[in-house]
This record gives sequence, C-alpha cells and structure tokens, in this order.
Amino acid sequence: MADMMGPEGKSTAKVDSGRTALITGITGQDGSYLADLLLAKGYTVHGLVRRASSIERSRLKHLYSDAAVYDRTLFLHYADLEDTTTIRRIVSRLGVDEFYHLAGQSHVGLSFEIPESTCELTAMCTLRILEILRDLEHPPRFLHASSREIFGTPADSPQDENTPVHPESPYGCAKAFATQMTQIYRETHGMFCCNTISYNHESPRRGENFVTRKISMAAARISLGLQKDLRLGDIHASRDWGHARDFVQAMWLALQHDQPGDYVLASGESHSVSEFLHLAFAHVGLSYEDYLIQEMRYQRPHDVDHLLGDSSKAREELGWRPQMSFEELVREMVEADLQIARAEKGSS
Ligand code: NDP
Ligand code: GDR
Repeated sequence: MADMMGPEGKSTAKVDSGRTALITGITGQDGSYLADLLLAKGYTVHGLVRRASSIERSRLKHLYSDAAVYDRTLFLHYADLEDTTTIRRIVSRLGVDEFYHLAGQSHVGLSFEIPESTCELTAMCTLRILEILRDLEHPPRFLHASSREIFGTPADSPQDENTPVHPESPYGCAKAFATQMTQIYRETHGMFCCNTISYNHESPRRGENFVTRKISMAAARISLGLQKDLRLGDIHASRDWGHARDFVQAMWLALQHDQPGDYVLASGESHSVSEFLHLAFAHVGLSYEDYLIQEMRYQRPHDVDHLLGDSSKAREELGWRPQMSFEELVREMVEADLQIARAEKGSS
C-alpha cells in the first residue's frame, strides 16, 4: 500500500469552501467513525497521524481507498501529539472550524505500567493544543474526548456532570487534568471548548486489547477452530457500554450547540463483563465457561467495579439519542469478527 501523503508528508490539495474539521486520533476507533460522520455531512476533514513502522491504518482503509474522498475531502498530516511546532503550523495553515481532540493513550490498565507517557500524551499534549488554539485570531470550536474514568469510584450512581472528580488510575488522572484545562480555557479565555465525558463505547473497530473486542474475537475464532481459549482478568466488573458510532454523533452535536459545555455520554444501562461473555459466546452456540481462563496478568492494581452514567443533559440540550442496544452491539461485534475469522480460515 502506498503512503497517503506526498513528499515530506505535505498534502497538496486545497481546503474546500465548506466546513472544515481537524481530528487528532483519526486512526482510532472513534476518530474513524467521526471522519465517516463528518465526511457524510460534507465537511473537509483533516486528520493527524503519527509515524509508525507500518502504514496499515485499517480503520481508514475504506476512506483512503476511495478516490473521491482521499486527498479531496479527507487529508492526512503527519504529527505525533508531541510535535507541538508541527501541530501549530498545520493548524495555523488550515484554519479549521472545528477541532476534535481524540488522540491519546486510551488503555486504563496499561496506564499503570506506562504512567509517564500516558500523562504526557493525554494531559500535557492537550494543554499544548489549547495553547496553540488560544494564539489563533479565530480559534476553532474545540472538543476534548474526556472519560468517565475522571470520576473513579463515585459515591453516587448514576454519575452526571456534577459528580466529583476523583480519578483512580494514571489514565483517569491525566484525563481529569485535560478536562479541567478545557474548562479553564472556556471560562478564562472565552474559547468554545467542550468536554464529552464518555462511558465505554465499543464497535467492530475497537482495539483488540479492550475486553469487548477480546471477547468478540475469541467467540468468533473459537467457534471456527482458530483459537482454543480466552484469557481475561476479572469478569465481574460492570460497564455502561454503548456504540462508538452513537458517541461520535454526540461529539459533533456538542460543537453545533450555541453554547460550549461538558456532556456525560452514556447508554444508561450497566452490564457485567460476564454478561458480555455470555451473549457473545451464545451467539455462536457456545458457553464461555468452557473456554475462559482467568489470568492475574490481566488484573489491574485497581479497577472500578460498577459504572453507570446519566446523559440527560446531552439528551435534553443536544437532542442526542443513542441508537444501538447492548444486545445489538454484542451481535454486531461478533458478526464482524466472524467475517474476519472466516476469511482467515478460507485463506489458510
Ligand atoms: P483508540 O485507542 O482507538 O485511538 C487512539 C488514537 O490516538 C489513535 O488514533 C492513536 O494513533 C492516537 N494516538 C495515540 N498516541 C498518539 C501520539 N503520541 N500521537 C498521535 N496520535 C496518537 O481510542 P478510542 O478511539 O477508543 O478513543 C478516543 C479518545 O476517547 C481517547 O482519548 C480515549 O481515551 C477517549 N475515550 C474513549 C472511550 C471509549 O470507550 N472508547 C471512553 C472515554 C474516553 P495510532 O492509531 O497511531 O495508535
Ligand atoms: P475500561 O475498558 O478500562 O473500562 O476503559 P476495558 O475494556 O479495558 O476494561 C473493561 C473491564 O474489563 C475488565 N477486564 C479486562 N480488560 C481488558 N482490557 N483486558 C482483559 O483481558 C480484561 N479482563 C477483564 C477490566 O478490568 C475492566 O473492568 C475504557 C477505555 O476505552 C478508556 O479509554 C475509557 O476512558 C473508558 O473505557 C471509559
């Protein structure tokens, strides 16, 4: 596959006269769905991508293999989050209307092992982006992808925008810093800055080391004889799980509102990891108990047990209506992984 940018990573195309957006983390789960959404709405979309040894950006493949889209309405630019000067240059040159900041180290469990880079990328790099935007004559509307991990283990359930911030992981702490900085730039510098405080959202594009995707892949692969067992940590914790496509819709709605604000995004239902396991394996006619091996290495030094969000504000102010149920989400993920597994089996 050819690289997506010209020499020195410079895109040669011109910016369209319609609305323009820049997405950090465009190669991630949410970034790719957000790119789909904005392109469908007629935006010109710019994405920041970091240099990696492989240029297989699988979540964007459908977009950059489309000649009507790639380098016409979708442009990719090289910049690691730590390349402050490069980001400043790109942002100043493009003059985008909306800036969606989604990039970061997004694995809570791993943040206990790599707290320094987690905080550098998630906390400090967000502050630096806010500083870049503050210097612009016309700063774009800014969205920070915050997380319910900023609440830690709250005393009250469900949680909303007024729940006290009390993170319990390096990831949660870094997100709390970035969330509060976003609020400070809104309140002190009068910038249009929003936080979406999201509960877990999943999809067939979910990273392979998050629990839902580990499960959907295992169910599919075990049912086709491609895998023998599934190794997980604690399966008793509950999460408020939604679909990523629904969540990026709310991110867009937040930037269309007449006032900037913070919004909890949640399905409003909590389900345990074991319920997800049960549904996923039942979908392929199996019982997860026959294949599950629990391993200490997937247990966290600290884990949050039961999560439930109250997204009334997003529903009332933004008119947000998530479309997909928990059962539909599990089914879609297992079906997508069955397709991948069948292709693998067919080619072996
Ligand atoms: P992913 O892990 O799928 O995507 C993370 C993105 O960040 C990828 O595009 C990744 O690039 C990019 N990135 C990571 N490090 C750097 C870096 N140093 N420089 C440039 N880019 C970098 O996460 P999601 O899409 O699931 O989540 C998006 C955001 O929302 C994250 O900030 C996450 O913490 C937050 N969030 C997610 C929730 C969820 O349930 N999904 C819930 C709450 C918050 P690459 O592809 O090269 O690795
Ligand atoms: P979470 O999601 O930590 O809530 O963060 P994850 O899927 O990693 O864990 C959910 C629950 O499953 C348990 N678990 C395992 N988790 C993983 N990853 N791997 C395992 O093998 C495993 N076994 C059991 C975990 O302990 C936990 O209880 C997600 C991320 O998207 C964050 O970026 C986001 O901010 C929060 O959701 C809201």
